[in-house]
Amino acid sequence: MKTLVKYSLVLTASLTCNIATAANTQDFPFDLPDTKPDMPLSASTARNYDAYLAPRQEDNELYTQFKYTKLKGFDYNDGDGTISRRDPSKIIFENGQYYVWYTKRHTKTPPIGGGNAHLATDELATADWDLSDIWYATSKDGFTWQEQGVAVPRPPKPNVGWRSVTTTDILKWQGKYYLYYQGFMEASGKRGDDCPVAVSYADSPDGPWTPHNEIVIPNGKPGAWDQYSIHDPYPLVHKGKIYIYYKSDFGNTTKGGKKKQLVRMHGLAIGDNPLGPFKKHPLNPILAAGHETTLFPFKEGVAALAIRDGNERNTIQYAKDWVNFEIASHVEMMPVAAGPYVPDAFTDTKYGRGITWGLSHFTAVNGWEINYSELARFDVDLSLDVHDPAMKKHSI
Ligand code: AAL
Repeated sequence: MKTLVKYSLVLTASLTCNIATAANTQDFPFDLPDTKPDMPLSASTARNYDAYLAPRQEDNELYTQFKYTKLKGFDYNDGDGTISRRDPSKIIFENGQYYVWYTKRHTKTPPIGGGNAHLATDELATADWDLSDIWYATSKDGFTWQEQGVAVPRPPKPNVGWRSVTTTDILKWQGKYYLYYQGFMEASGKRGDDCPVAVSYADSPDGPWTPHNEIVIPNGKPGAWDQYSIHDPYPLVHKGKIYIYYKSDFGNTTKGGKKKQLVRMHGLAIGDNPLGPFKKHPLNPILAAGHETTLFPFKEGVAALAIRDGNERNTIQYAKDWVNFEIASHVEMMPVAAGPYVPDAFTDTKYGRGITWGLSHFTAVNGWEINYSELARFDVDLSLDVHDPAMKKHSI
């Protein structure tokens, strides 16, 4: 009885308190308003309206969680480090099936590590992506894949990429196919990662691929932010032109015997001809965070996954003009090196629909060194189709 009286007293007090609060018009309302209320707001609450697509994360079309599924069809020698598949391209749908291209290493031993680069031979890989070729696989459902063989092999020395060809992405342009990739001229660990971008082309996604044997996106001038490397080329079609987003590592130097920290940022190069020349955007770097590139047309603009590096890591960003990115959402467990299925990547869409799945990679490490990588599928709801009212109940 005593407890009951005590409880009802507390309840009455708290009800009175709530009523008093609601009467105060200056209080931020209990029901989170859809638009920014006209009242004094803390910096964080104001930013919740000014900086994001919607104040509630569930209404933010560029907020998502990531779900991962193991793929069927790829053999990894029981994970002994001698077979690796990583850095998948965007996925395209042609001839009734999905296609993906990726870096494949098949060496006798696992990588020996960049610190042992002086021991590298034509058979001993230093990094997971050293001594690799570009392979491709097809699938009917995106879960079970059939490896079809090599698409772009390492060319003979001294051609671009003789040491390793990696980290490719696909462009379809005027009925032909173009694979852009990093062309290594030295082992990783011996500054081989300071590599430019090369391209091969074909009439069919099944090849054969003809190497252009020229650098299509050169490194920046000495002193420029992208002087060391052009990585992760990622082509999309916009306004009748080819937009290639890429990443550069900079600060990749030693000073006074001390390794300076790597800084990763993204640039954009635009061209009319897939074999170049490409003109770098004057506002480069256009995205000051992230590692591997993953973008997709979204509404009028383009969205980017900024993973792993920089102050704005673990965000999805949006650029209505395809150049000036703003943070759209903060997310977690992002796919590494994601290659999504982007149905409107090359259609020059005026209103991008977004993405629902793709491939990414997971790495298995041995101490600090990557032993090998494995491709996996990710699913997301970064698509307008998912956010259409009729589809609102869809969940991954
Ligand atoms: C990747 C990419 C590039 C780097 C290395 C292989 O995930 O960012 O391709 O050079 O790691």
